[in-house]
Amino acid sequence: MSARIEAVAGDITTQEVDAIVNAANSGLLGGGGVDGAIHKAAGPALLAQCRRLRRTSHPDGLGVGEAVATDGHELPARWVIHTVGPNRHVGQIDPALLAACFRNSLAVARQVGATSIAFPAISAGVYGWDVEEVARIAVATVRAEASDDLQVRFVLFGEKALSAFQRALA
Ligand code: AR6
Repeated sequence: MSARIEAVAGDITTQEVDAIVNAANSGLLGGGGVDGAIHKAAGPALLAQCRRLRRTSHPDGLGVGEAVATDGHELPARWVIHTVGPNRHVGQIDPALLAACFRNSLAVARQVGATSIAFPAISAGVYGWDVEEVARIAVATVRAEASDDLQVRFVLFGEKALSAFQRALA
């Protein structure tokens, strides 16, 4: 059986899945958008764990396209997988960078043993990518890379993002 993939409207912080993916920045210490919402819902222990990552395994933060897991703390999800999307505003326009976010997040999910994962529309907010392009890259990458039996849910804010992902899945 191959991966089951769906797109829903909603708030990623309330999803009852093994892992949710955070559209973080390289500093790994929180921000606005979905990153801010995840830190708020997970509670201060998430920031404390991210600070520990910065002191130990990730002194220079996380590169664009890379991914790393933390616990979910107060979230329903057991893990948060942090990835850094490409930022169009600083010339990061290569689709391979965005595909790497999805591919590396799936690899981390596999490493921790997650059987279900929820993604937001990485880079479609502050980082300025067109949500239609994000949806095409996300769906193509997940179709190519997700392990059999992994449940993948795209959780979208707003009608425009939801319909872009529904079209990409159709
Ligand atoms: N659930 C699901 N989707 C959400 C939620 C939520 N709770 N909140 C926002 N979105 P963005 P980026 C959608 O800006 O473009 C942060 O400051 C939002 O509508 O969160 O990758 C980081 O720290 C949009 O469609 O992420 C970085 O500095 C999508 O999530 C920077 O923003 C992504 O928007 C990353 O920018």
